Amino acid sequence: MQKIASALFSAEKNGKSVIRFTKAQPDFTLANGYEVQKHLLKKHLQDGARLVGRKMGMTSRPKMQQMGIDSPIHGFLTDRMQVPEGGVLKLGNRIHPKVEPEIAFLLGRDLHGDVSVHEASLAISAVAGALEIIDSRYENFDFGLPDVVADNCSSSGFVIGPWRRPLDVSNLGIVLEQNGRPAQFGSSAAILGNPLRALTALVGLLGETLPAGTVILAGAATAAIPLQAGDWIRASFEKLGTVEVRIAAGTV
Ligand code: OOG
Ligand code: MG
Repeated sequence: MQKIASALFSAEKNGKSVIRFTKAQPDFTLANGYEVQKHLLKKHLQDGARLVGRKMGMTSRPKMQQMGIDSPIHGFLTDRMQVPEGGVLKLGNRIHPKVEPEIAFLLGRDLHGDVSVHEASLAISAVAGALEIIDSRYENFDFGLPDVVADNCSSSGFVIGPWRRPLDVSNLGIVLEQNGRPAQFGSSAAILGNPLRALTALVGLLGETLPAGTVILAGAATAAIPLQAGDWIRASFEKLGTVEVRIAAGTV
């Protein structure tokens, strides 16, 4: 598992894709995938990154259909992945980046165990519209469930819009624009019927305490769109406002 984590870590650093592991090792399981992801997180921390949050993936029908995977998964977010709202994302060594609109939560207190949607809502100190930048380290974005989990669920970057006091985010309209043109339309209701369910699912799947201060991305509400240097990306969220990022070539 260490070797697979190292291969994925180098693929990300060098921008060179790898072939999905389930191809040569059909017995590579989902549990193996999470084991690799743990090693990968350790590598990022040893490299000086800080763990700041968690993300859920495959929590909406549009994403499940786009990627051909239909069970929710989770990954980690580090401080190095964050791009300030209205800032510039340098593509660096990314392989085939995409962007997708998400809902973000900020935890005001620790959460663990079997929590209800109501309990989760009480534990949240803020909500925001967000953008997630994904970039699979696998050739042609081609992976099975264990592969994508090992690859930290394609996590590559994120942008958080202005934090708002908690409000009902169960059915908010979302428009994702690329260079001023609407590219995807959706609703936060696409995320498991209510993005708070992504949070309760995360707590259940993680099997450890989610500490206060954690940022959580609930998963994309629409399909992701490919990114190019020069793009100007904006997502508008009903009641939450807009989140923008400019995409540039080059490294940080
Ligand atoms: C996997 C990541 C899924 C989401 O929001 O559903 C994800 C992928 O699509 O490559 O981040
Ligand atoms: Mg996502």
